[in-house]
Amino acid sequence: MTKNQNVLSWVDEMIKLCKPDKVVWLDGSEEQLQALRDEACSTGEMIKLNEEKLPGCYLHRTAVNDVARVEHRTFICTRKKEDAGPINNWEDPVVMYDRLTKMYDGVMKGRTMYVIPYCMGPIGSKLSKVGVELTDSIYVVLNMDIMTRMGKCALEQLGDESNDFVRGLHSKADVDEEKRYIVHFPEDNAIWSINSGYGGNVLLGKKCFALRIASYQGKNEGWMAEHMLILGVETPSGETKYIAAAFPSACGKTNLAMLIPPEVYKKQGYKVWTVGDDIAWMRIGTDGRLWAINPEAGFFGVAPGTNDKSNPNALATTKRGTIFTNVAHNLDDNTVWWEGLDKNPPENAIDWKGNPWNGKTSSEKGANPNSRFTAPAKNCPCISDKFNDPLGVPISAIVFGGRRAKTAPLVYQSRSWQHGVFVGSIMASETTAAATGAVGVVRRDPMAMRPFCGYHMGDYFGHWLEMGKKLGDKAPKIFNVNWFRTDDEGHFIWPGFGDNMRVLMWILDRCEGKVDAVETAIGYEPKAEDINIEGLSDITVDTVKGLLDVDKALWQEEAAGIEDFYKQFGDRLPAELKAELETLKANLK
Ligand code: OXD
Ligand code: MN
Repeated sequence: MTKNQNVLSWVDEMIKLCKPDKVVWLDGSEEQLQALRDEACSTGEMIKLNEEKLPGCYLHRTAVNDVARVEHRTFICTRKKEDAGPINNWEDPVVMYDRLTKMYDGVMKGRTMYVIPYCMGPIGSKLSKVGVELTDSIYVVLNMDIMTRMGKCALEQLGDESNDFVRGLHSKADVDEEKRYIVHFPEDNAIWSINSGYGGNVLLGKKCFALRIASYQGKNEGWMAEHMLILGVETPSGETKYIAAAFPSACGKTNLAMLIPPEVYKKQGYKVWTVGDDIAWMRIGTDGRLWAINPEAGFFGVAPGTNDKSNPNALATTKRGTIFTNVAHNLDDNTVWWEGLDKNPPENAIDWKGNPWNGKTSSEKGANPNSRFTAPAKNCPCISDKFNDPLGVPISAIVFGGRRAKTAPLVYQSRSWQHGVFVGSIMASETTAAATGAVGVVRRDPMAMRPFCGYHMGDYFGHWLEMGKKLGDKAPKIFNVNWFRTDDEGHFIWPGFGDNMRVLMWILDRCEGKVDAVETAIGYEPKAEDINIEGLSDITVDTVKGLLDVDKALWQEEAAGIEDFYKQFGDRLPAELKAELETLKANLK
């Protein structure tokens, strides 16, 4: 399928190591893919769902010990330890290659190796990059088909000579969690993943390449790979402005990316278009502005909580050609169910662990809290017409956000790009089920990249500052939002979902200098009456005032926490961020 010797000789080397019985190159053709779907169904790896209700859809269950990303087993192996930084796990690449080579030796005996050439980003775009993933899992092949542009087109994008492709090696091996490794060698453009079958650990184009390896490439090549959704807001006059927004895993990026405008905006003719829901690659265009593409071709979304109120567009996206992972299987009509889909759980079902399950009587969950849908972006009713545009879209605003019960206000704007980098660097959020470990604990997650930055976080902040200098007055404005403030009983105060558009509208008005702001200790805030609450029954101007309140005592604690967090970066923490912290402390006095 290719004459590229760099690809061919690496694949040969890996075949010698893994010793598969058979090697299959994926060309991206429907016949080849359908044969693999049929094979996966014949072995029980996947279950074909109701062709009438869910055409082309399948269900897969991972091993019970293998349902989320494993940050404690994820490594960045740079030659110098300090280049991986204090937040990443590190091992000497020589030691790690040696350890893993022993584990891969003969691991595919009796199995087939699938060779998946794939392109991250639109075919023909200068912003796109190619990877090749070798795997022994049909589930991985079929997910990569949805999540990337896969097959011959990717090898054509690479060309016959180029060596600029990411070498990804994956084997499920025995799915042994004690021997699970998700390892990145940024200096070799390589990713080795073993003993997992969970998406975030094994779809190597996604977190491993498009964030960890790409962030490292972006630093060296002068661009940015970020954990951000991209959406466009179209005004009644037909002009569209784009926003990129970073939130930690399972904090509502997919919902925000696909939001349905509230009536007050809909009736005026506003529309929201989705470019991406998880990852943005951004470069400075010839016009000096920041342009973004979504490197992915599908959505790997969290299923629980997705319903026709929270995200009708996502739900519609999953109605054909979708792979569901770890949701409940409704045996009555051979469909799927998850918590929060509707109020009518099936009685005759199989839960995500594969056990008989009655949703009406069982106290157990039917779907894993991190169960997923892998759905083609082209199914999405609000997919942007720029989704495949090789140039991407120009970004007007960058938005950071997290899940904070108290501290962070509904929205504030940074005073400058430099202050905005500070705002991103101090992001914190309550943890979710997307990674293994305790849920609901507040942890610092700078730019939502804590689990995904492929090099020293201090240098990453430095790279952000550099990009700001290059962008100058063309730089997007930077904001922070928090949809998750709670009242004394722990209930969310802000309605969220589609109503978040009310906050996005203030953000876009700020970008265009159409609305004033109030200067506070932490940055610019809206006047409460400038957030449009028309049509919201439970929210008054006073509620908005409360949501915008900056509690100085809480922020002083926050500043102390930031100071502590910053210490670990030592002299790789840019002086500009230290200065911003001092300004914050002074403002809070
Ligand atoms: C994801 C994640 O799957 O962030 O997008 O974990
Ligand atoms: Mn994510």
